[in-house]
Amino acid sequence: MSSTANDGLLVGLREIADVGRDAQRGGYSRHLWQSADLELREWFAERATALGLDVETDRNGNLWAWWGEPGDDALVTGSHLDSVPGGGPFDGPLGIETAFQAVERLRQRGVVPRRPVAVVAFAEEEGSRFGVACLGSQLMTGAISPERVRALRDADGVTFADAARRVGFDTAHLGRDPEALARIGVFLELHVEQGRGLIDLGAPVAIASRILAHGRWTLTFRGQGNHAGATLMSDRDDPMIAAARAVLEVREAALAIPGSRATVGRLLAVPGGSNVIASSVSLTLDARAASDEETRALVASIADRVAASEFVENSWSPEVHFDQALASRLTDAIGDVPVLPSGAGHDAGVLSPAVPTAMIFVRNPTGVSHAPEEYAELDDCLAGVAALESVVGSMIA
Ligand code: HGY
Ligand code: MN
Ligand code: MN
Repeated sequence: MSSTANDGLLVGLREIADVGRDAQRGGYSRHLWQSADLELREWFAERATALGLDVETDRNGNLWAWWGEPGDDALVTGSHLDSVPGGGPFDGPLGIETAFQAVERLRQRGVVPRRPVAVVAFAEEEGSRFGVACLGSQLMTGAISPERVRALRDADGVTFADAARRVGFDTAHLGRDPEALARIGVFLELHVEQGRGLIDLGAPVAIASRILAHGRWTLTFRGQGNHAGATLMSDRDDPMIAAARAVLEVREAALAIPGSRATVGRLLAVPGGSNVIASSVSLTLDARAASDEETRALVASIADRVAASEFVENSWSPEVHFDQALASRLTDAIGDVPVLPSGAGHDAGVLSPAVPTAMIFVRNPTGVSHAPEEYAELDDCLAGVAALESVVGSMIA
């Protein structure tokens, strides 16, 4: 059966097109150890097995599909299956389906790899359930401790350990995985572009140059819970006011540092009654800039501007500059395509200090991502498959 589909999606993306649809938000909500994630894990295993690949799940919940015996100096390509709440269909899965299709094409051509090849799906890249970005790759590299991860809680207060246990995943061996890391000779991640670089340049694919530094914080504002009707305005200690001011200050702080970005994506009032003055309000801060220093300066400026009772760092991803030598091998294989920075974080960024990594972007006509409107034309997705096939083929033949 041809491995491309009608209705505008690559066949594998069509197969999962109904998995994790979010009727309330639109788009997809696919989060670690929840039903959609389990269905996608099954899809990954079936897709890989049908291609003759051997599937394994590592100690951190990352999925690996091996072409040939697992071994050192492997050519590894892939991305993630999870999404943000109400995310698009391409962020993550496109990098996995194109990897499967590139492997399929190389096998159909009779290529016999001189090194092991694997397709990988890293767990909880978005950090949507447990609040930490790139959880699976961070665990593998040792960037985050297993103790901290086991204790992470989701919005319902369920710990990572309990959530994993409920689906039969053993967290006893969670943590740094030097064997898995040592096997990776090079990591390539194809990803839908999250921005308008390619659409404005009129090109279907690009190579990534770098990733912005970025982090996540929780700001909490405390006050006195009280009755909305019985409490005079002069008698209030309403944390919602300070929180509202903080949202505006976050924006002003980012505008003061050119190129930086700061976002309040979620605000939670406790107890959250419409006739109740909140006792506390917490908000999430996502802050990013070209360098670690600028991002730290941005966050320091925000901390100075807002009167938060608590200001807690949840996740930090340093700036990434991809391997130049590897990037030129990509241009040797796919030609002189645009080279673009990434405002979005990726598992490739987490791996880049440990192994040579590179990224290929596929044009997104809307430029929109982390929203249902995220899109990539089938022809551009196929251009991505062809680019990945050329690069992988050049590195395994
Ligand atoms: O948030 C990010 O940059 C990525 O999409 N996880
Ligand atoms: Mn994303
Ligand atoms: Mn992604």
